[in-house]
Amino acid sequence: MRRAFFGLLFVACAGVDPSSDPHQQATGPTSATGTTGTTQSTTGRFVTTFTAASATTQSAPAGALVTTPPAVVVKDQLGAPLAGIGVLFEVTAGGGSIASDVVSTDANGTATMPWTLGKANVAQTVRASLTGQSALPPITFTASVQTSYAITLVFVGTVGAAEQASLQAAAARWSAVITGDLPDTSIDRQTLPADCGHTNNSTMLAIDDVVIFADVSPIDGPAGLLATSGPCATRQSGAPAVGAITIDSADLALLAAKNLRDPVILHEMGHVLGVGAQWKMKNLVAAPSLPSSPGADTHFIGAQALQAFLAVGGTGYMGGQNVPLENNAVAASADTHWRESVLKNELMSTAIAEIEGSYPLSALTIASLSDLGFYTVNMAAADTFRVSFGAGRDGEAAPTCRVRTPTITLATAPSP
Ligand SMILES: [Ca+2]
Ligand SMILES: [Ca+2]
Ligand SMILES: [Ca+2]
Ligand SMILES: [Zn+2]
Repeated sequence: MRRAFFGLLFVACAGVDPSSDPHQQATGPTSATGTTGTTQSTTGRFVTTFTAASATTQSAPAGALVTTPPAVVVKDQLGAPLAGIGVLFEVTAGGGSIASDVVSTDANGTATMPWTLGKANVAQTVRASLTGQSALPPITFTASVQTSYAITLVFVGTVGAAEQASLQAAAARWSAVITGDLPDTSIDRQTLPADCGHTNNSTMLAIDDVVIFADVSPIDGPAGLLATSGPCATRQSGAPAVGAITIDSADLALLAAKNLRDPVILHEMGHVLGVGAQWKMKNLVAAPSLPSSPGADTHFIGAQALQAFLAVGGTGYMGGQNVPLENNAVAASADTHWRESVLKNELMSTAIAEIEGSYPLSALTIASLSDLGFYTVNMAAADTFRVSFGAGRDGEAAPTCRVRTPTITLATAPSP
């Protein structure tokens, strides 16, 4: 209805002959205060200036409303505000959303648009323009995503452009989810495992928050495992400092053909940051199925994840204890993923399969990161997700990955 209303308004505005006057004629209130203080007719008033009425740069958490919604003001040739002018707002970068696309200027000549940022740490922009006013340039509003958590990617060997792009997109997503800084540290690269940044010459690897070595190497041939991932070295707190993601070189074509490259790489990076990998170290796994208890009621006992599970529909779960973890006793996946038969297409469930179609990074996973105790997280960055207990989409695929366990704990955390 709102769009229809503004559309009619625009038609009325467009009734002015554009060949005789390039400006849009106001259809606003019948009076306005001019520079002389006397009341003027709207006849002969034209849109003359179109300017920002709010800050054009700001920052906000990913997935959250900006504190200063983009606002513009439209004035006539005498500098008086013009009401009833249609302003078109569009999200032009960053994947955010706005409340509607066209708003009409109010009695102050202003139009304001609430703006929710996208869910990755990438440039965010909204453009405001006057409908039918090509002579007046649009106004661009920019916002940066608030985060102090830096993910440093190091590509090892040959990593293709498509895989690099997926890794960078995953880093932008996770650094919008985890937002708090961790103490800077460093490690002698000679002490790292061979597949996680080791070099023969002793050089110190500087670590802001986390360094991830990514490579494409053979794992187990086509299908089967698609990747391995996890932290290699952690801080004393358990917070990952160095990690690795290996993508199976035999599965690059499969990942591309089934549109699984982005979700699988996002999933693997979640393990590097501690999902699954650091749960047992933090005593968050009850009734583990490893080493040899398949079918045990393995579950996650973090308080925040439990709350999140109930909030996304887990109150209807009757299959056992909340929050169910993978209990297949398969070393690659058990005790380190949400149980596939219950959480289905959630990003950090055991299997990522094409039939699932979408792979939401839900509030459950973000809350579980907070339960680790060493992260500050942004719940607004969660994708929409509901647990469904109907048939289908569960347990249809073999485990996607094998989670590696960290082998090194940094002795100290040197001050920055
Ligand atoms: Ca840091
Ligand atoms: Ca494979
Ligand atoms: Ca799944
Ligand atoms: Zn996994």
